[in-house]
Parts: sequence; structure tokens; C-alpha cells
Amino acid sequence: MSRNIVLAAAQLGPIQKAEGRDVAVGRMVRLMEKAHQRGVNVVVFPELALTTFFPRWYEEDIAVADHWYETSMPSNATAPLFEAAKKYGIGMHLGYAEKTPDGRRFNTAIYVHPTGEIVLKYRKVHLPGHKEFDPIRKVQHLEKRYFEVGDLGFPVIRAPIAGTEANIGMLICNDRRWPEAWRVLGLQQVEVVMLGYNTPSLNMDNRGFEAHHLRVEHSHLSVRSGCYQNSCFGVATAKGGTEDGHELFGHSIIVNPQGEIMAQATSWGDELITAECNLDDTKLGRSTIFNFAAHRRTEAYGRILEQTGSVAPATWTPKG
Ligand code: CDV
Repeated sequence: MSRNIVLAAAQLGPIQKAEGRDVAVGRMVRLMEKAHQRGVNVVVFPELALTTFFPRWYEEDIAVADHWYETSMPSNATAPLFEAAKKYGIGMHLGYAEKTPDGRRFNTAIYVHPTGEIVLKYRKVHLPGHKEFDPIRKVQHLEKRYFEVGDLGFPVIRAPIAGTEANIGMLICNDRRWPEAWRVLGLQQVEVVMLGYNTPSLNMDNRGFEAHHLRVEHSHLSVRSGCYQNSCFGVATAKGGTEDGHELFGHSIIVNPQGEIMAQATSWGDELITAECNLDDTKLGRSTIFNFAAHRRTEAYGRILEQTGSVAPATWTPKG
């Protein structure tokens, strides 16, 4: 049985603060049409794909930001996406801000089967930035204010895709920089990691200089090493371009289990990149150098779970 599937990253250009969900959803439906024309089986949209990246805007009263969140999925606003997925028989990954019935807020992603059923939900674990207004920063990054830490772990599920089955998992943006997150997925034999991101072209933290070209380099390095070290495909989809005056770097990629980039976006706008992926290509790494059962040494990894921050090592001094 062929285990070839066609994966797509559906990069979005900027969504301005003043634009409604209908604008974003219309653009996303057009990308789904394009995906259908190119024989795509799974489309991956970015993190917080329905709105501007609102955590850059400070609100004293968090309830004032409530209009950025989805309280149901699908909703009237997102129904056209679910309809397009069904019409074209395409699986869809969607990132959005979630507000639960009991008032909890998460940075969330779902994977939707073409029938419209939600197969998998993930809530972002690694929330970058800060909770209170930071006068040092040129631009705020208030994910710690607007979201709780995800409470679903890093789930992986086996789901039907294009006549075969694939083990799928998700990360969201900053998660891609944490090898622990990838490894938890790898330990569940993930074959396809879907992840969306909104990453500014400049480090706005302003506590030191970071060369601009390294921003993209670090993003790609993280995804490529995550895929290689866990023998999986990765679809990393950006929001790009100048959003409300702030530049996001785009550069969406699809990566194979060797850590090679199979496709890369070249614009900062709406752009669909695709790659035909043989899921059996995940087997080589998994059965050789990254055969976890044969080679992992959990007895030496205690600190990973016992310690959060780093500690200074003991100091060696010469005896003589
Ligand atoms: N949305 C994000 O998680 N962005 C972070 C930025 C702020 C560093 C990222 O890791 O790309």
C-alpha cells in the first residue's frame, strides 16, 4: 500500500487589526481551492490564523480582548473552511484563539478530517513573552497575559489520510524551539508534525542585538533538527509580511525526516507550498540511529524532569 500523501503549508500574508474574520477566511478558502487543484491531502494554516496577532496589543481588562477568541468550532465565521475541506476532501490544520465555556483562554490548533470532525486538538504549551505591559519592549508580546499554558500535553493520533493512515501531532510556534516537545511527539511515533507560527522579523525584546538573518535561520534549524531527531515530516506554516506595522518573517517550510527542506515559501503573502511525502521514509531513522528503544538512556536524563531553570556547574580548580 502506498503511503504517499501530499502535504501543504498554506502561508498567510498579514491580517490587519481592522480586518474581520471574513477577510481571512475568504483568503484561506482560496488557498484550499488551490490545494485541491494541486492534489493536496492536508493543508496546514498558521498559528492564530483567523485574526491579526493580537497579543502585541495590551489591554488592561482582558475581557476587552474577548472578540479575538473563538467560543465554538466550527462557528458561523469558520464554517466556510469546514465546507471547503469537505468539498475538496482535504484534511485541515487550523490555529486559533480558544475561549472555553468556563472562560479559559488557550492558543489552540485543531486537525479537521474532511468530514468536518475534529480529529485532534492541541493547546500551546510554551508561551513566550510576558504578562504585564513591558515599557522596555518596542512591541509587546503578551501571550502569557492572553493564554493559559496548554493542558492537553503533546497528543499524537493515528488518522486516515488519503487512503492510508498517518500518526499526526502538533506544535505551535514557540514550541518548535524546544527539543523536549518534539521528543514527546517522537516517543509516540509521530510521522507528521503540523505547526503554525507568527514570528516577528526583529527581536523586539530590546535587551541585546540579534542579527536579523538569524531569525529565519533559528526557526528553520529548530524544525529541521526536530524532524531529523524524531524521524518525522514537519509542516511549518507562517504568517508573513507587515501586520499592523510589524513585520513577520514568513519562510514557511516542509521538512523530511532527514531534516531536509522539501519546499519553502518565497513570498511574504498568501502562498501554498506542497510536497509529496512517503510516510515510510520515517522508518529509517526510527529503526537505526534514532531507535529509541535500543539507544535512549533515560537513567541519565533525570534533570530534564526534575529541573526547570539551569544551574551553574561545580567549579574545577587546579590542585597544583
Ligand atoms: N508566536 C510565537 O510564539 N512567537 C515566538 C517569538 C515571539 C519569539 C517564536 O518563538 O517564534
